[in-house]
Amino acid sequence: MKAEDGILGLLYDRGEAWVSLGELASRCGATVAAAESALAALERRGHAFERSPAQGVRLVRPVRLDACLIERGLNVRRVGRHVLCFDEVDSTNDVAADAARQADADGLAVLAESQRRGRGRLGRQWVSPGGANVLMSVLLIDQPQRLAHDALTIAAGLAAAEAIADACGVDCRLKWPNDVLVDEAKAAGVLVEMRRVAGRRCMVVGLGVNANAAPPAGSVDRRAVSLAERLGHAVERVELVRALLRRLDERAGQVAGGELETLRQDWLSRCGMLNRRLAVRCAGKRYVGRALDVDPLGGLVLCEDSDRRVHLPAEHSTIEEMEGDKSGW
Ligand code: BT5
Repeated sequence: MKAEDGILGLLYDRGEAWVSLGELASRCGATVAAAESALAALERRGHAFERSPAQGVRLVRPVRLDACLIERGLNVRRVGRHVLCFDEVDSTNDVAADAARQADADGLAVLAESQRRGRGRLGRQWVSPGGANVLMSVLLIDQPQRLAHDALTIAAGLAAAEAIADACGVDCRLKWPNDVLVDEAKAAGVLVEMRRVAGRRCMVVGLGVNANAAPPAGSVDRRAVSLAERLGHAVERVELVRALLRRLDERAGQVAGGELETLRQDWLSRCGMLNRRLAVRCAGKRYVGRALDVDPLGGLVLCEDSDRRVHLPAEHSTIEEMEGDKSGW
């Protein structure tokens, strides 16, 4: 481990407490001058420190996302085996897909502080103030299993809701196919894309979570909320990202292992839309009826007013109206 990573880990673990330069030096087996140069290297990596001549140094919170803090003792099988953090990219989904050309990229998680062209589904935009939120994509190289698009979409939404509860204690509801809602406002969204890179089928699971800032009023046409607004204090994103990776590792493992019934049950237990009347646009057509079920392979099962049952795949569907819905859709 690099001395600067050791120092960052120590300062992170100490929270609000001050750490003397002497202690920093002795913990990383170096001199005070070496500890100072490690702090300077961390500043170049974007971290900020408070200094007190009498007490030492402490890390400014919330902390900038850093792979060394995210990966420490994460203990995942696939998702988050490697982590890359960037300042600004076009879209983390594109960076993750490009990485499929490199060896051993399966499970890579790509994070960015901001995106120039963050996207939602069906040509929509994902708007996120810089340095405040979680913008993350995970690459899953899909051989030999076939990871179904619908199943990964609901797995990722469920993992996000579970991780938000683990890390922040906020209860979220799920709205098919990809919305994570807090008090009926959108706090997170999922974008799963299939790409073929160097002859291999790759699935990219993109997750945007409004940790510390909702999009500015007027920039989105639906109700949005941040976790910090809900909690009344800032969210430490490192903990949230670690929880997201752990939960996604577990849920993506269920998709790969065919444990779809568990996934379906757990997803439905966080969703209140069964038996409600919906209007859904799917591949250019509008369907109106009652939601009967969510099938991890076949999508939303809708009983149309004519009593006909239709399966609407997540990838091409969007809910236009829902009985009793206050989320602005
Ligand atoms: C989504 O699309 O919810 C998928 C969001 C996925 C974003 C992640 S960030 C990391 C990765 N890289 C990317 O480029 N994307 C993924 P959709 O259901 O289409 O929702 C988009 C709609 O939600 C927009 O039309 C806006 O009205 C609204 N919206 C945009 N940004 C929002 C935000 N931060 N919070 C809440 N609503 C938002």
